[in-house]
Amino acid sequence: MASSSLDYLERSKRISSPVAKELLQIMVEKQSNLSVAADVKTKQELLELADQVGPYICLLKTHIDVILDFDADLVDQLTKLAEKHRFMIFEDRKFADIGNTVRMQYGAGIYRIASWSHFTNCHIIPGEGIIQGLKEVGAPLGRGLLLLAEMSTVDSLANTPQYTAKNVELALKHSDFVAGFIASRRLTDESDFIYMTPGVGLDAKGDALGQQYRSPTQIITHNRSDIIIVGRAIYGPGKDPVVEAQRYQRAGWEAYLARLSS
Ligand code: 5FU
Repeated sequence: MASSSLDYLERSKRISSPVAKELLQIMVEKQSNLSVAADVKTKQELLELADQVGPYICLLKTHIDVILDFDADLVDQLTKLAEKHRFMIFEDRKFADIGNTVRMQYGAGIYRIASWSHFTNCHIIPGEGIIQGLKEVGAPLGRGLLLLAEMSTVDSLANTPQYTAKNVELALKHSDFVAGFIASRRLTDESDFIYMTPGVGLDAKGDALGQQYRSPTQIITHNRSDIIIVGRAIYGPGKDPVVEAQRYQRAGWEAYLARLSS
Protein backbone atom coordinates (compact mmCIF):
# COMPACT_ATOMS: atom_id res chain seq x y z
CA MET A 1 0.00 0.00 0.00
CA ALA A 2 1.35 3.46 -0.89
CA SER A 3 2.40 5.22 2.30
CA SER A 4 0.35 8.31 1.38
CA SER A 5 -2.86 6.36 1.92
CA LEU A 6 -1.75 5.31 5.42
CA ASP A 7 -2.57 7.52 8.36
CA TYR A 8 0.07 9.55 10.16
CA LEU A 9 0.19 7.03 13.04
CA GLU A 10 0.87 4.07 10.77
CA ARG A 11 3.51 6.06 8.91
CA SER A 12 5.17 7.09 12.19
CA LYS A 13 5.75 3.39 12.86
CA ARG A 14 7.28 2.73 9.43
CA ILE A 15 9.14 5.89 8.42
CA SER A 16 12.91 5.57 8.79
CA SER A 17 13.88 9.13 9.81
CA PRO A 18 13.79 9.44 13.63
CA VAL A 19 12.80 13.13 13.49
CA ALA A 20 10.03 12.48 10.96
CA LYS A 21 8.82 9.66 13.22
CA GLU A 22 8.65 11.96 16.24
CA LEU A 23 6.94 14.68 14.22
CA LEU A 24 4.28 12.28 12.94
CA GLN A 25 3.67 11.11 16.52
CA ILE A 26 3.20 14.70 17.68
CA MET A 27 0.84 15.36 14.76
CA VAL A 28 -1.34 12.44 15.84
CA GLU A 29 -1.28 13.36 19.54
CA LYS A 30 -2.15 17.01 18.93
CA GLN A 31 -4.31 16.45 15.85
CA SER A 32 -2.28 19.12 14.12
CA ASN A 33 -0.50 19.25 10.78
CA LEU A 34 0.07 22.98 11.20
CA SER A 35 3.47 24.65 11.23
CA VAL A 36 3.62 28.36 11.96
CA ALA A 37 6.27 30.33 10.06
CA ALA A 38 7.25 32.71 12.86
CA ASP A 39 8.68 35.56 10.83
CA VAL A 40 8.87 38.22 13.53
CA LYS A 41 11.70 40.59 14.30
CA THR A 42 12.56 40.36 18.00
CA LYS A 43 13.30 37.75 20.62
CA GLN A 44 10.29 38.77 22.70
CA GLU A 45 7.91 38.62 19.73
CA LEU A 46 9.19 35.19 18.74
CA LEU A 47 8.87 33.75 22.25
CA GLU A 48 5.41 35.28 22.71
CA LEU A 49 4.18 33.95 19.38
CA ALA A 50 5.62 30.47 20.06
CA ASP A 51 3.88 30.40 23.45
CA GLN A 52 0.57 31.57 21.96
CA VAL A 53 0.41 29.17 19.00
CA GLY A 54 2.37 26.35 20.67
CA PRO A 55 -0.71 24.30 21.71
CA TYR A 56 -2.01 24.20 18.11
CA ILE A 57 1.11 23.41 16.08
CA CYS A 58 3.30 20.39 15.47
CA LEU A 59 6.27 22.44 14.24
CA LEU A 60 7.59 25.98 14.63
CA LYS A 61 9.43 27.30 11.59
CA THR A 62 12.01 30.00 12.23
CA HIS A 63 14.22 32.40 10.28
CA ILE A 64 16.60 32.94 13.17
CA ASP A 65 18.79 35.42 11.24
CA VAL A 66 16.02 38.04 11.11
CA ILE A 67 15.86 38.35 14.90
CA LEU A 68 17.39 41.71 15.80
CA ASP A 69 18.40 40.80 19.35
CA PHE A 70 19.27 37.12 18.92
CA ASP A 71 21.18 35.51 21.79
CA ALA A 72 21.81 32.00 23.06
CA ASP A 73 19.10 32.43 25.67
CA LEU A 74 16.52 32.71 22.87
CA VAL A 75 17.14 29.16 21.70
CA ASP A 76 17.17 27.90 25.30
CA GLN A 77 13.76 29.47 25.85
CA LEU A 78 12.42 28.28 22.49
CA THR A 79 13.55 24.75 23.34
CA LYS A 80 11.70 24.98 26.67
CA LEU A 81 8.54 26.15 24.89
CA ALA A 82 8.90 23.28 22.41
CA GLU A 83 8.97 20.86 25.37
CA LYS A 84 6.11 22.63 27.17
CA HIS A 85 3.76 22.60 24.17
CA ARG A 86 5.27 19.58 22.42
CA PHE A 87 6.26 20.92 19.05
CA MET A 88 9.45 20.54 17.01
CA ILE A 89 11.62 23.28 15.49
CA PHE A 90 12.57 23.82 11.85
CA GLU A 91 15.14 26.51 11.02
CA ASP A 92 14.32 27.43 7.41
CA ARG A 93 17.95 28.27 6.61
CA LYS A 94 17.91 27.19 2.96
CA PHE A 95 21.60 26.34 2.78
CA ALA A 96 22.96 26.65 -0.75
CA ASP A 97 26.79 26.55 -0.61
CA ILE A 98 29.49 23.91 -1.01
CA GLY A 99 29.69 21.10 1.54
CA ASN A 100 32.68 22.52 3.42
CA THR A 101 30.99 25.90 3.90
CA VAL A 102 27.54 24.66 4.91
CA ARG A 103 29.18 22.41 7.48
CA MET A 104 30.45 25.52 9.24
CA GLN A 105 27.24 27.52 8.69
CA TYR A 106 25.12 24.71 10.14
CA GLY A 107 27.26 23.69 13.11
CA ALA A 108 29.04 26.89 14.11
CA GLY A 109 28.77 30.68 13.85
CA ILE A 110 26.52 32.71 16.14
CA TYR A 111 23.44 30.60 15.54
CA ARG A 112 24.78 27.04 15.94
CA ILE A 113 21.64 25.86 14.15
CA ALA A 114 22.35 22.14 14.43
CA SER A 115 22.48 22.39 18.23
CA TRP A 116 18.80 23.32 18.59
CA SER A 117 16.85 22.87 15.34
CA HIS A 118 15.38 19.44 14.67
CA PHE A 119 15.02 20.16 10.94
CA THR A 120 16.74 22.40 8.47
CA ASN A 121 16.68 22.56 4.67
CA CYS A 122 18.86 23.08 1.63
CA HIS A 123 18.83 23.69 -2.09
CA ILE A 124 20.63 21.02 -4.10
CA ILE A 125 22.02 23.58 -6.56
CA PRO A 126 25.66 22.87 -5.50
CA GLY A 127 25.17 19.10 -5.97
CA GLU A 128 25.37 16.16 -3.60
CA GLY A 129 28.22 17.63 -1.51
CA ILE A 130 25.82 20.00 0.25
CA ILE A 131 23.88 17.05 1.65
CA GLN A 132 27.08 15.26 2.63
CA GLY A 133 28.43 18.35 4.42
CA LEU A 134 25.21 18.95 6.35
CA LYS A 135 24.93 15.26 7.17
CA GLU A 136 28.36 15.20 8.80
CA VAL A 137 27.11 17.76 11.31
CA GLY A 138 23.42 16.87 11.65
CA ALA A 139 23.28 13.08 11.53
CA PRO A 140 25.30 12.47 14.73
CA LEU A 141 22.91 14.86 16.51
CA GLY A 142 19.82 13.04 15.20
CA ARG A 143 18.71 15.96 13.02
CA GLY A 144 16.80 15.77 9.72
CA LEU A 145 17.20 17.57 6.41
CA LEU A 146 14.45 18.72 4.07
CA LEU A 147 15.24 19.23 0.40
CA LEU A 148 13.70 22.24 -1.34
CA ALA A 149 12.27 20.28 -4.24
CA GLU A 150 9.80 23.04 -5.12
CA MET A 151 9.10 26.59 -3.98
CA SER A 152 5.81 28.39 -3.55
CA THR A 153 6.60 31.49 -5.60
CA VAL A 154 4.93 32.11 -8.91
CA ASP A 155 8.08 31.94 -11.03
CA SER A 156 10.25 29.58 -8.97
CA LEU A 157 13.14 28.15 -10.98
CA ALA A 158 13.06 25.03 -8.80
CA ASN A 159 9.69 23.91 -10.11
CA THR A 160 10.85 21.97 -13.13
CA PRO A 161 10.39 18.21 -13.51
CA GLN A 162 14.11 17.59 -13.89
CA TYR A 163 15.18 19.60 -10.82
CA THR A 164 12.44 18.16 -8.64
CA ALA A 165 13.28 14.61 -9.78
CA LYS A 166 16.94 15.17 -8.87
CA ASN A 167 15.81 16.12 -5.35
CA VAL A 168 13.94 12.83 -5.09
CA GLU A 169 16.93 10.87 -6.34
CA LEU A 170 19.25 12.47 -3.74
CA ALA A 171 16.70 12.05 -0.96
CA LEU A 172 16.44 8.33 -1.69
CA LYS A 173 20.23 8.05 -1.77
CA HIS A 174 20.63 9.91 1.57
CA SER A 175 17.52 8.70 3.33
CA ASP A 176 19.57 8.19 6.52
CA PHE A 177 19.57 12.01 6.89
CA VAL A 178 16.98 13.41 4.48
CA ALA A 179 13.65 13.37 6.33
CA GLY A 180 11.53 14.95 3.64
CA PHE A 181 10.83 17.78 1.25
CA ILE A 182 9.59 21.30 0.93
CA ALA A 183 7.16 20.82 -1.95
CA SER A 184 3.57 21.51 -2.87
CA ARG A 185 2.79 17.82 -3.31
CA ARG A 186 3.91 14.27 -2.58
CA LEU A 187 6.72 13.39 -4.97
CA THR A 188 7.40 9.69 -4.59
CA ASP A 189 5.86 6.56 -3.15
CA GLU A 190 9.15 4.68 -3.44
CA SER A 191 10.00 5.50 0.17
CA ASP A 192 8.15 7.52 2.80
CA PHE A 193 9.22 11.10 3.49
CA ILE A 194 7.55 13.98 5.28
CA TYR A 195 6.21 16.76 3.01
CA MET A 196 5.90 20.35 4.15
CA THR A 197 4.23 23.07 2.11
CA PRO A 198 4.56 26.84 2.56
CA GLY A 199 2.37 29.28 0.66
CA VAL A 200 -0.87 28.25 2.37
CA GLY A 201 -3.72 30.63 3.14
CA LEU A 202 -7.49 30.61 3.41
CA ASP A 203 -8.08 34.27 2.54
CA ALA A 204 -5.35 36.01 0.48
CA LYS A 205 -4.22 34.61 -2.89
CA GLY A 206 -0.67 35.96 -2.72
CA ASP A 207 1.53 38.92 -1.80
CA ALA A 208 3.22 41.69 -3.80
CA LEU A 209 6.51 39.75 -4.09
CA GLY A 210 5.48 36.59 -5.89
CA GLN A 211 4.19 34.50 -2.99
CA GLN A 212 1.18 32.31 -3.88
CA TYR A 213 -1.32 30.85 -1.41
CA ARG A 214 -3.23 27.62 -1.85
CA SER A 215 -5.82 26.12 0.47
CA PRO A 216 -5.22 23.33 3.00
CA THR A 217 -7.69 21.21 0.99
CA GLN A 218 -5.63 21.62 -2.17
CA ILE A 219 -2.35 20.91 -0.42
CA ILE A 220 -3.27 18.16 2.02
CA THR A 221 -6.29 16.42 0.48
CA HIS A 222 -5.51 16.66 -3.22
CA ASN A 223 -1.71 17.10 -3.38
CA ARG A 224 -1.06 14.62 -0.51
CA SER A 225 1.40 16.86 1.32
CA ASP A 226 1.60 16.43 5.11
CA ILE A 227 2.15 19.77 6.79
CA ILE A 228 0.85 23.24 6.02
CA ILE A 229 3.24 26.09 6.81
CA VAL A 230 1.38 29.32 7.54
CA GLY A 231 2.95 32.68 8.35
CA ARG A 232 1.38 36.11 8.03
CA ALA A 233 -2.15 34.71 7.84
CA ILE A 234 -1.72 33.78 11.51
CA TYR A 235 -0.11 36.89 13.01
CA GLY A 236 -0.29 39.63 10.33
CA PRO A 237 -1.95 43.02 10.93
CA GLY A 238 -5.34 42.70 12.62
CA LYS A 239 -4.98 38.95 13.21
CA ASP A 240 -5.42 37.18 16.53
CA PRO A 241 -2.72 34.45 16.44
CA VAL A 242 -4.62 32.10 18.77
CA VAL A 243 -7.87 32.34 16.78
CA GLU A 244 -6.06 31.94 13.45
CA ALA A 245 -3.84 29.08 14.66
CA GLN A 246 -6.95 27.22 15.81
CA ARG A 247 -8.63 27.92 12.49
CA TYR A 248 -5.69 26.64 10.44
CA GLN A 249 -5.20 23.66 12.74
CA ARG A 250 -8.83 22.69 12.13
CA ALA A 251 -8.64 23.30 8.38
CA GLY A 252 -5.43 21.29 8.03
CA TRP A 253 -6.76 18.39 10.08
CA GLU A 254 -10.08 18.27 8.25
CA ALA A 255 -8.20 18.23 4.94
CA TYR A 256 -6.16 15.28 6.22
CA LEU A 257 -9.28 13.38 7.36
CA ALA A 258 -10.84 14.05 3.94
CA ARG A 259 -7.77 12.54 2.27
CA LEU A 260 -7.98 9.41 4.40
CA SER A 261 -11.62 8.88 3.54
CA SER A 262 -11.26 9.62 -0.19
F1 5FU B 1 10.67 27.24 0.74
C1 5FU B 1 9.78 28.17 0.94
C2 5FU B 1 8.88 28.52 -0.11
O1 5FU B 1 8.89 27.95 -1.20
N1 5FU B 1 7.97 29.48 0.16
C3 5FU B 1 7.90 30.12 1.37
O2 5FU B 1 7.05 30.99 1.55
C4 5FU B 1 9.70 28.80 2.15
N2 5FU B 1 8.77 29.77 2.37
C5 5FU B 1 8.74 30.36 3.71
O3 5FU B 1 7.45 30.12 4.28
C6 5FU B 1 9.00 31.85 3.77
O4 5FU B 1 10.37 32.11 3.96
C7 5FU B 1 8.15 32.27 4.96
O5 5FU B 1 8.89 32.07 6.15
C8 5FU B 1 7.00 31.28 4.97
C9 5FU B 1 5.72 31.77 4.31
O6 5FU B 1 5.21 32.88 4.98
P1 5FU B 1 3.79 33.53 4.63
O7 5FU B 1 3.72 34.70 5.54
O8 5FU B 1 2.76 32.46 4.94
O9 5FU B 1 3.80 33.89 3.18
